Amino acid sequence: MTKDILLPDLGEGIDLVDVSEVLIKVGDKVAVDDPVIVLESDKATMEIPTTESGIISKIYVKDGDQIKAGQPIVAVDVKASEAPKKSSSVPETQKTEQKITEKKAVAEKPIAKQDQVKPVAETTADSSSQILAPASPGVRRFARELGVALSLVLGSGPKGRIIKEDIQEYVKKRLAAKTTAVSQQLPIVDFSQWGAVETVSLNRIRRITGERMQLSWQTIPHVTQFDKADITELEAYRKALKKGQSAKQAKVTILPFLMKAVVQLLIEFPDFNASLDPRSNDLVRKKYYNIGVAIDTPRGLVVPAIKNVDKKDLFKLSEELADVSARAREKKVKPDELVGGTFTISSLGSISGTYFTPIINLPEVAILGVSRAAKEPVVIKDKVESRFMLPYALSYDHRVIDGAAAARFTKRLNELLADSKQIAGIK
Ligand code: CAO
Repeated sequence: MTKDILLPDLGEGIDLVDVSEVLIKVGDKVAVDDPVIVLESDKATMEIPTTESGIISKIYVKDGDQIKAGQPIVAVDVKASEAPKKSSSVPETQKTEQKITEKKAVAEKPIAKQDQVKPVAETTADSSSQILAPASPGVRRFARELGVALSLVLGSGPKGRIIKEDIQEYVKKRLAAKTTAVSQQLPIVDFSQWGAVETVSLNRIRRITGERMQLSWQTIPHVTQFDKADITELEAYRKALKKGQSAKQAKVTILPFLMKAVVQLLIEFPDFNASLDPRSNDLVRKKYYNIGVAIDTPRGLVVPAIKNVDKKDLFKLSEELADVSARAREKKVKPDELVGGTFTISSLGSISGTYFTPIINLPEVAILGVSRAAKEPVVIKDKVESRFMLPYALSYDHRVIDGAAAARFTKRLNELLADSKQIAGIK
Protein backbone atom coordinates (compact mmCIF):
# COMPACT_ATOMS: atom_id res chain seq x y z
CA MET A 1 0.00 0.00 0.00
CA THR A 2 1.30 3.42 -0.95
CA LYS A 3 0.86 6.48 1.24
CA ASP A 4 1.51 10.07 0.28
CA ILE A 5 3.48 12.14 2.76
CA LEU A 6 2.14 15.69 2.76
CA LEU A 7 3.94 18.89 3.64
CA PRO A 8 2.77 19.94 7.11
CA ASP A 9 1.71 23.44 8.09
CA LEU A 10 4.88 25.48 8.59
CA GLY A 11 3.32 28.12 10.74
CA GLU A 12 1.57 31.41 10.31
CA GLY A 13 2.58 33.57 7.46
CA ILE A 14 4.55 30.95 5.56
CA ASP A 15 2.81 30.20 2.36
CA LEU A 16 5.24 29.05 -0.28
CA VAL A 17 8.64 27.67 0.63
CA ASP A 18 11.55 26.49 -1.50
CA VAL A 19 12.77 22.90 -1.65
CA SER A 20 16.52 23.18 -1.21
CA GLU A 21 17.37 19.52 -1.19
CA VAL A 22 15.77 16.13 -1.75
CA LEU A 23 17.49 13.71 0.57
CA ILE A 24 16.11 10.44 -0.77
CA LYS A 25 15.66 8.68 -4.08
CA VAL A 26 13.08 6.21 -5.34
CA GLY A 27 13.80 2.81 -3.84
CA ASP A 28 15.32 4.15 -0.60
CA LYS A 29 14.21 2.60 2.63
CA VAL A 30 12.97 5.08 5.19
CA ALA A 31 11.85 4.87 8.79
CA VAL A 32 9.40 7.17 10.55
CA ASP A 33 11.07 10.51 11.29
CA ASP A 34 13.77 10.13 8.66
CA PRO A 35 14.19 13.46 6.88
CA VAL A 36 13.19 13.29 3.24
CA ILE A 37 13.54 16.85 2.04
CA VAL A 38 15.07 20.09 3.23
CA LEU A 39 13.16 23.34 2.88
CA GLU A 40 14.75 26.70 2.97
CA SER A 41 13.37 30.15 3.51
CA ASP A 42 15.33 33.37 3.94
CA LYS A 43 15.35 32.71 7.67
CA ALA A 44 15.61 29.01 8.24
CA THR A 45 16.34 25.59 6.95
CA MET A 46 13.93 22.84 7.92
CA GLU A 47 14.04 19.11 7.51
CA ILE A 48 10.76 17.50 6.67
CA PRO A 49 10.56 13.90 7.89
CA THR A 50 8.43 11.04 6.69
CA THR A 51 5.60 9.90 8.91
CA GLU A 52 5.61 6.43 7.38
CA SER A 53 8.19 3.68 7.18
CA GLY A 54 8.72 1.82 3.93
CA ILE A 55 10.21 2.24 0.50
CA ILE A 56 10.10 5.53 -1.36
CA SER A 57 8.01 4.81 -4.44
CA LYS A 58 7.61 8.31 -5.81
CA ILE A 59 9.09 11.75 -5.27
CA TYR A 60 6.73 14.59 -6.10
CA VAL A 61 9.16 17.47 -5.63
CA LYS A 62 12.60 18.46 -6.82
CA ASP A 63 15.29 20.93 -5.77
CA GLY A 64 14.17 24.50 -6.35
CA ASP A 65 10.42 23.75 -6.36
CA GLN A 66 8.17 26.04 -4.37
CA ILE A 67 5.65 24.08 -2.38
CA LYS A 68 2.94 24.73 0.16
CA ALA A 69 1.30 22.97 3.10
CA GLY A 70 -0.83 19.98 2.16
CA GLN A 71 1.08 19.25 -1.02
CA PRO A 72 2.41 15.68 -1.40
CA ILE A 73 6.17 15.38 -1.07
CA VAL A 74 6.84 11.69 -1.51
CA ALA A 75 4.93 8.43 -1.67
CA VAL A 76 5.98 5.60 0.60
CA ASP A 77 5.22 1.97 -0.12
CA VAL A 78 4.52 1.00 3.46
CA LYS A 79 4.21 -2.75 2.92
CA ALA A 80 7.20 -3.10 0.70
CA SER A 81 9.70 -3.15 3.46
CA GLU A 82 10.19 -3.60 7.12
CA ALA A 83 12.00 -0.33 7.35
CA PRO A 84 14.43 0.00 10.19
CA LYS A 85 14.01 2.41 13.07
CA LYS A 86 16.14 5.51 13.15
CA SER A 87 18.33 4.12 15.89
CA SER A 88 19.38 1.11 13.87
CA SER A 89 22.12 2.04 11.49
CA VAL A 90 21.16 1.17 7.95
CA PRO A 91 23.11 2.41 5.00
CA GLU A 92 20.39 4.68 3.63
CA THR A 93 19.88 6.45 6.91
CA GLN A 94 23.59 6.81 7.35
CA LYS A 95 23.83 8.20 3.89
CA THR A 96 21.12 10.70 4.63
CA GLU A 97 22.77 11.72 7.87
CA GLN A 98 26.12 12.03 6.18
CA LYS A 99 24.60 14.20 3.49
CA ILE A 100 23.00 16.36 6.12
CA THR A 101 26.21 16.74 8.08
CA GLU A 102 28.04 17.70 4.96
CA LYS A 103 25.52 20.41 4.37
CA LYS A 104 26.06 21.72 7.90
CA ALA A 105 22.54 23.04 7.86
CA VAL A 106 20.59 20.46 9.71
CA ALA A 107 19.80 19.25 13.16
CA GLU A 108 21.53 16.38 14.91
CA LYS A 109 18.32 14.43 15.43
CA PRO A 110 15.28 13.96 13.27
CA ILE A 111 12.13 15.58 14.56
CA ALA A 112 9.50 13.59 16.30
CA LYS A 113 6.39 14.40 14.36
CA GLN A 114 5.70 15.69 10.95
CA ASP A 115 3.71 18.57 12.32
CA GLN A 116 6.57 19.72 14.51
CA VAL A 117 8.72 21.32 11.91
CA LYS A 118 11.80 22.74 13.48
CA PRO A 119 13.92 25.46 12.05
CA VAL A 120 17.42 24.14 12.26
CA ALA A 121 19.36 27.06 11.02
CA GLU A 122 17.73 30.25 12.00
CA THR A 123 19.32 33.46 11.00
CA THR A 124 19.58 34.73 14.47
CA ALA A 125 20.05 38.43 14.53
CA ASP A 126 19.00 38.55 10.91
CA SER A 127 15.92 40.60 11.23
CA SER A 128 16.85 42.29 8.00
CA SER A 129 15.18 39.42 6.25
CA GLN A 130 11.99 40.98 7.45
CA ILE A 131 12.37 43.20 4.38
CA LEU A 132 11.25 40.31 2.25
CA ALA A 133 13.07 40.53 -1.00
CA PRO A 134 11.03 39.97 -4.14
CA ALA A 135 12.85 37.52 -6.40
CA SER A 136 12.02 34.64 -8.69
CA PRO A 137 12.62 31.04 -7.51
CA GLY A 138 15.55 30.80 -9.95
CA VAL A 139 17.18 33.89 -8.49
CA ARG A 140 16.53 32.63 -4.95
CA ARG A 141 18.17 29.34 -5.85
CA PHE A 142 21.13 31.14 -7.38
CA ALA A 143 21.50 33.24 -4.21
CA ARG A 144 21.26 30.14 -2.05
CA GLU A 145 23.94 28.39 -4.06
CA LEU A 146 26.27 31.31 -3.45
CA GLY A 147 25.25 31.60 0.21
CA VAL A 148 23.85 35.09 -0.29
CA ALA A 149 21.06 36.31 2.01
CA LEU A 150 18.58 37.98 -0.30
CA SER A 151 17.72 40.49 2.37
CA LEU A 152 21.15 42.06 1.88
CA VAL A 153 20.82 42.52 -1.86
CA LEU A 154 19.43 45.64 -3.48
CA GLY A 155 17.03 44.83 -6.30
CA SER A 156 17.42 46.74 -9.55
CA GLY A 157 14.52 45.08 -11.34
CA PRO A 158 10.96 46.43 -11.59
CA LYS A 159 9.59 47.42 -8.14
CA GLY A 160 12.93 46.58 -6.55
CA ARG A 161 12.84 42.98 -7.71
CA ILE A 162 16.16 41.20 -7.30
CA ILE A 163 17.62 39.87 -10.52
CA LYS A 164 20.56 37.55 -11.09
CA GLU A 165 22.88 40.45 -11.92
CA ASP A 166 22.14 42.03 -8.53
CA ILE A 167 23.40 38.91 -6.79
CA GLN A 168 26.52 38.83 -8.96
CA GLU A 169 27.15 42.51 -8.22
CA TYR A 170 26.64 41.92 -4.50
CA VAL A 171 29.07 38.99 -4.45
CA LYS A 172 31.66 41.01 -6.39
CA LYS A 173 31.43 43.87 -3.91
CA ARG A 174 31.55 41.59 -0.89
CA LEU A 175 34.56 39.77 -2.24
CA ALA A 176 36.35 43.01 -2.95
CA ALA A 177 35.46 44.38 0.48
CA LYS A 178 36.55 41.20 2.19
CA THR A 179 39.83 41.12 0.37
CA THR A 180 40.77 44.62 1.30
CA ALA A 181 39.09 44.92 4.67
CA VAL A 182 39.70 41.58 6.23
CA SER A 183 41.62 38.89 4.44
CA GLN A 184 44.58 41.04 3.47
CA GLN A 185 45.03 42.16 7.03
CA LEU A 186 44.62 38.84 8.79
CA PRO A 187 47.71 36.69 8.90
CA ILE A 188 47.21 32.98 8.46
CA VAL A 189 48.99 31.40 11.36
CA ASP A 190 49.80 27.77 11.92
CA PHE A 191 49.09 27.57 15.63
CA SER A 192 50.05 23.91 15.80
CA GLN A 193 53.70 24.93 15.65
CA TRP A 194 53.43 25.88 19.34
CA GLY A 195 51.31 22.99 20.62
CA ALA A 196 48.25 20.84 20.10
CA VAL A 197 45.19 22.52 18.60
CA GLU A 198 41.65 21.52 17.79
CA THR A 199 39.79 22.95 14.81
CA VAL A 200 36.03 23.18 15.18
CA SER A 201 33.80 24.36 12.37
CA LEU A 202 31.25 26.96 13.40
CA ASN A 203 27.67 25.85 13.00
CA ARG A 204 25.41 27.68 10.57
CA ILE A 205 23.81 29.84 13.23
CA ARG A 206 27.14 31.11 14.46
CA ARG A 207 28.38 31.73 10.95
CA ILE A 208 25.29 33.64 9.92
CA THR A 209 25.21 35.57 13.19
CA GLY A 210 28.87 36.42 12.70
CA GLU A 211 28.25 37.70 9.19
CA ARG A 212 25.29 39.76 10.34
CA MET A 213 27.20 41.21 13.25
CA GLN A 214 30.14 42.07 11.03
CA LEU A 215 27.86 43.71 8.48
CA SER A 216 26.08 45.71 11.16
CA TRP A 217 29.34 46.73 12.83
CA GLN A 218 30.95 47.74 9.54
CA THR A 219 28.01 49.58 8.01
CA ILE A 220 26.29 51.27 10.96
CA PRO A 221 28.02 54.06 12.84
CA HIS A 222 27.32 52.74 16.33
CA VAL A 223 27.26 54.88 19.42
CA THR A 224 26.54 53.32 22.80
CA GLN A 225 24.97 55.26 25.64
CA PHE A 226 25.30 53.82 29.14
CA ASP A 227 22.98 54.42 32.05
CA LYS A 228 21.60 52.90 35.23
CA ALA A 229 17.97 52.66 36.22
CA ASP A 230 16.78 52.53 39.80
CA ILE A 231 14.48 49.51 39.78
CA THR A 232 14.14 49.11 43.55
CA GLU A 233 10.36 49.60 43.48
CA LEU A 234 10.01 47.63 40.26
CA GLU A 235 11.79 44.65 41.84
CA ALA A 236 9.58 44.82 44.94
CA TYR A 237 6.50 44.99 42.73
CA ARG A 238 7.78 42.10 40.59
CA LYS A 239 8.42 39.93 43.64
CA ALA A 240 4.91 40.65 44.92
CA LEU A 241 3.50 39.74 41.51
CA LYS A 242 5.50 36.52 41.51
CA LYS A 243 4.16 35.58 44.93
CA GLY A 244 0.63 35.86 43.64
CA GLN A 245 1.33 33.63 40.65
CA SER A 246 0.31 30.01 40.47
CA ALA A 247 2.94 27.34 39.86
CA LYS A 248 1.57 26.90 36.36
CA GLN A 249 2.15 30.50 35.36
CA ALA A 250 5.37 31.63 33.68
CA LYS A 251 7.43 33.63 36.17
CA VAL A 252 7.55 37.36 35.63
CA THR A 253 11.18 38.42 35.25
CA ILE A 254 12.56 41.93 34.73
CA LEU A 255 12.54 41.45 30.97
CA PRO A 256 8.77 41.85 30.37
CA PHE A 257 8.86 45.12 32.35
CA LEU A 258 11.67 46.27 30.09
CA MET A 259 9.73 45.25 27.00
CA LYS A 260 6.69 47.24 28.11
CA ALA A 261 8.81 50.27 29.00
CA VAL A 262 10.67 50.09 25.70
CA VAL A 263 7.45 49.96 23.71
CA GLN A 264 6.18 53.03 25.51
CA LEU A 265 9.43 54.75 24.54
CA LEU A 266 9.20 53.61 20.94
CA ILE A 267 5.79 55.25 20.78
CA GLU A 268 7.22 58.44 22.26
CA PHE A 269 10.42 58.33 20.14
CA PRO A 270 9.30 56.90 16.77
CA ASP A 271 12.74 57.19 15.16
CA PHE A 272 13.92 54.36 17.40
CA ASN A 273 11.26 52.07 15.90
CA ALA A 274 12.44 52.58 12.35
CA SER A 275 14.73 51.33 9.58
CA LEU A 276 16.69 53.15 6.93
CA ASP A 277 15.64 52.18 3.42
CA PRO A 278 19.00 51.49 1.75
CA ARG A 279 17.66 52.47 -1.66
CA SER A 280 16.31 55.91 -0.85
CA ASN A 281 17.92 56.51 2.55
CA ASP A 282 14.42 57.37 3.80
CA LEU A 283 13.51 56.47 7.33
CA VAL A 284 10.72 53.92 7.53
CA ARG A 285 8.90 54.36 10.85
CA LYS A 286 6.98 51.30 11.91
CA LYS A 287 3.63 51.58 13.61
CA TYR A 288 3.83 48.16 15.19
CA TYR A 289 5.95 47.15 18.14
CA ASN A 290 7.65 43.79 17.87
CA ILE A 291 10.49 43.33 20.30
CA GLY A 292 13.30 40.95 19.38
CA VAL A 293 14.74 39.11 22.35
CA ALA A 294 18.21 37.61 22.16
CA ILE A 295 18.12 34.05 23.46
CA ASP A 296 21.24 32.17 24.35
CA THR A 297 21.06 28.60 23.01
CA PRO A 298 23.69 25.86 22.82
CA ARG A 299 23.94 26.50 19.06
CA GLY A 300 24.31 30.25 19.36
CA LEU A 301 22.12 33.31 19.51
CA VAL A 302 18.52 33.14 18.33
CA VAL A 303 16.45 36.32 18.19
CA PRO A 304 12.72 35.71 17.91
CA ALA A 305 10.50 38.78 17.78
CA ILE A 306 7.67 38.94 20.29
CA LYS A 307 4.88 40.48 18.27
CA ASN A 308 2.61 43.39 19.24
CA VAL A 309 4.12 43.90 22.67
CA ASP A 310 2.03 47.06 23.09
CA LYS A 311 -1.11 44.91 23.17
CA LYS A 312 0.10 42.37 25.74
CA ASP A 313 0.31 42.53 29.51
CA LEU A 314 3.23 41.40 31.70
CA PHE A 315 1.79 37.92 32.23
CA LYS A 316 1.16 37.30 28.57
CA LEU A 317 4.67 38.51 27.71
CA SER A 318 6.20 36.28 30.41
CA GLU A 319 4.29 33.33 29.02
CA GLU A 320 5.46 34.02 25.47
CA LEU A 321 9.05 34.58 26.58
CA ALA A 322 9.15 31.32 28.52
CA ASP A 323 7.61 29.45 25.63
CA VAL A 324 9.77 30.88 22.86
CA SER A 325 13.03 30.63 24.82
CA ALA A 326 12.32 26.98 25.65
CA ARG A 327 11.52 26.27 22.01
CA ALA A 328 14.57 28.19 20.80
CA ARG A 329 16.75 25.92 22.90
CA GLU A 330 14.95 22.86 21.51
CA LYS A 331 15.28 24.15 17.92
CA LYS A 332 11.54 24.50 17.57
CA VAL A 333 11.17 28.16 16.74
CA LYS A 334 9.30 28.66 13.50
CA PRO A 335 10.79 30.86 10.78
CA ASP A 336 7.97 33.41 10.99
CA GLU A 337 8.78 33.96 14.66
CA LEU A 338 12.25 35.17 13.73
CA VAL A 339 11.16 38.00 11.50
CA GLY A 340 9.35 41.30 11.87
CA GLY A 341 11.21 42.70 14.89
CA THR A 342 11.41 46.47 15.25
CA PHE A 343 13.76 46.85 18.24
CA THR A 344 15.86 44.30 20.12
CA ILE A 345 16.63 43.71 23.76
CA SER A 346 19.63 41.61 24.68
CA SER A 347 19.64 40.74 28.36
CA LEU A 348 22.58 39.21 30.13
CA GLY A 349 20.98 40.15 33.42
CA SER A 350 20.39 36.60 34.58
CA ILE A 351 24.09 35.84 34.15
CA SER A 352 26.59 38.52 35.10
CA GLY A 353 28.33 41.73 34.12
CA THR A 354 28.06 45.49 34.25
CA TYR A 355 27.57 46.92 30.77
CA PHE A 356 28.37 45.57 27.34
CA THR A 357 28.09 47.21 23.94
CA PRO A 358 25.33 45.47 21.98
CA ILE A 359 25.52 45.40 18.19
CA ILE A 360 22.46 46.72 16.39
CA ASN A 361 20.26 44.03 14.92
CA LEU A 362 20.26 45.22 11.30
CA PRO A 363 18.09 46.82 9.84
CA GLU A 364 16.83 48.12 13.16
CA VAL A 365 18.39 51.33 14.41
CA ALA A 366 18.81 50.70 18.13
CA ILE A 367 19.25 47.92 20.64
CA LEU A 368 19.11 47.76 24.42
CA GLY A 369 21.74 45.67 26.20
CA VAL A 370 20.77 44.89 29.77
CA SER A 371 23.22 43.82 32.45
CA ARG A 372 22.74 42.43 35.93
CA ALA A 373 20.98 44.59 38.51
CA ALA A 374 22.50 44.77 41.96
CA LYS A 375 22.09 46.66 45.20
CA GLU A 376 24.44 49.60 45.52
CA PRO A 377 24.80 52.78 47.55
CA VAL A 378 23.10 55.76 45.92
CA VAL A 379 23.07 59.31 47.23
CA ILE A 380 19.49 60.56 47.43
CA LYS A 381 18.89 63.98 48.95
CA ASP A 382 22.35 63.89 50.52
CA LYS A 383 21.69 60.53 52.14
CA VAL A 384 23.23 57.26 51.10
CA GLU A 385 20.61 54.63 50.41
CA SER A 386 20.79 51.07 49.21
CA ARG A 387 19.04 50.88 45.83
CA PHE A 388 18.59 48.09 43.28
CA MET A 389 20.27 49.50 40.17
CA LEU A 390 20.00 48.12 36.64
CA PRO A 391 22.96 48.91 34.35
CA TYR A 392 22.14 49.01 30.68
CA ALA A 393 23.48 50.23 27.36
CA LEU A 394 21.66 51.62 24.36
CA SER A 395 23.46 51.27 21.03
CA TYR A 396 22.04 53.37 18.23
CA ASP A 397 22.63 54.20 14.60
CA HIS A 398 24.07 57.70 14.58
CA ARG A 399 22.84 58.26 11.03
CA VAL A 400 19.31 58.19 12.39
CA ILE A 401 19.56 59.05 16.08
CA ASP A 402 21.46 61.91 17.66
CA GLY A 403 23.20 61.62 20.99
CA ALA A 404 20.76 64.06 22.56
CA ALA A 405 17.80 61.93 21.47
CA ALA A 406 19.49 58.84 22.86
CA ALA A 407 20.11 60.56 26.19
CA ARG A 408 16.46 61.64 26.31
CA PHE A 409 15.46 58.07 25.54
CA THR A 410 17.52 56.63 28.39
CA LYS A 411 16.43 59.40 30.79
CA ARG A 412 12.81 58.56 30.02
CA LEU A 413 13.54 54.84 30.34
CA ASN A 414 14.86 55.49 33.84
CA GLU A 415 11.69 57.39 34.70
CA LEU A 416 9.47 54.61 33.45
CA LEU A 417 11.44 51.87 35.17
CA ALA A 418 11.23 53.79 38.44
CA ASP A 419 7.47 53.59 38.14
CA SER A 420 6.67 49.91 37.83
CA LYS A 421 2.93 50.39 38.25
CA GLN A 422 2.87 52.71 35.28
CA ILE A 423 4.60 50.02 33.22
CA ALA A 424 2.24 47.37 34.44
CA GLY A 425 -0.65 49.63 33.52
CA ILE A 426 0.54 50.25 29.98
CA LYS A 427 -1.73 48.21 27.80
N1 CAO B 1 19.31 41.75 36.88
C1 CAO B 1 19.17 40.90 37.91
N2 CAO B 1 18.50 39.73 37.79
C2 CAO B 1 17.97 39.41 36.60
C3 CAO B 1 18.12 40.25 35.48
C4 CAO B 1 18.79 41.47 35.66
N3 CAO B 1 18.95 42.34 34.67
N4 CAO B 1 17.52 39.67 34.44
C5 CAO B 1 17.03 38.52 34.86
N5 CAO B 1 17.30 38.36 36.16
C6 CAO B 1 16.89 37.26 37.00
C7 CAO B 1 15.44 36.95 36.68
O1 CAO B 1 14.57 37.89 37.27
C8 CAO B 1 15.34 35.58 37.24
O2 CAO B 1 15.27 35.66 38.65
P1 CAO B 1 14.02 35.15 39.50
O3 CAO B 1 14.08 33.66 39.37
O4 CAO B 1 14.23 35.69 40.85
O5 CAO B 1 12.78 35.68 38.84
C9 CAO B 1 16.69 34.96 36.86
O6 CAO B 1 17.56 36.08 36.64
C10 CAO B 1 16.65 34.11 35.63
O7 CAO B 1 16.07 34.81 34.55
P2 CAO B 1 15.80 34.09 33.14
O8 CAO B 1 17.04 33.98 32.36
O9 CAO B 1 15.09 32.81 33.41
O10 CAO B 1 14.75 35.02 32.41
P3 CAO B 1 14.92 36.41 31.67
O11 CAO B 1 13.52 36.78 31.32
O12 CAO B 1 15.69 37.40 32.41
O13 CAO B 1 15.74 36.08 30.32
C11 CAO B 1 16.31 35.13 28.24
C12 CAO B 1 15.25 35.26 29.35
C13 CAO B 1 15.79 34.18 27.20
C14 CAO B 1 16.58 36.47 27.62
C15 CAO B 1 17.63 34.61 28.87
O14 CAO B 1 17.43 33.33 29.38
C16 CAO B 1 18.80 34.59 27.90
O15 CAO B 1 18.93 33.73 27.03
N6 CAO B 1 19.72 35.55 28.06
C17 CAO B 1 20.97 35.64 27.27
C18 CAO B 1 20.81 36.55 26.06
C19 CAO B 1 22.15 36.78 25.38
O16 CAO B 1 22.94 35.88 25.24
N7 CAO B 1 22.42 38.04 25.03
C20 CAO B 1 23.70 38.41 24.54
C21 CAO B 1 23.63 38.76 23.11
S1 CAO B 1 25.12 39.39 22.52
O17 CAO B 1 25.99 38.07 22.36
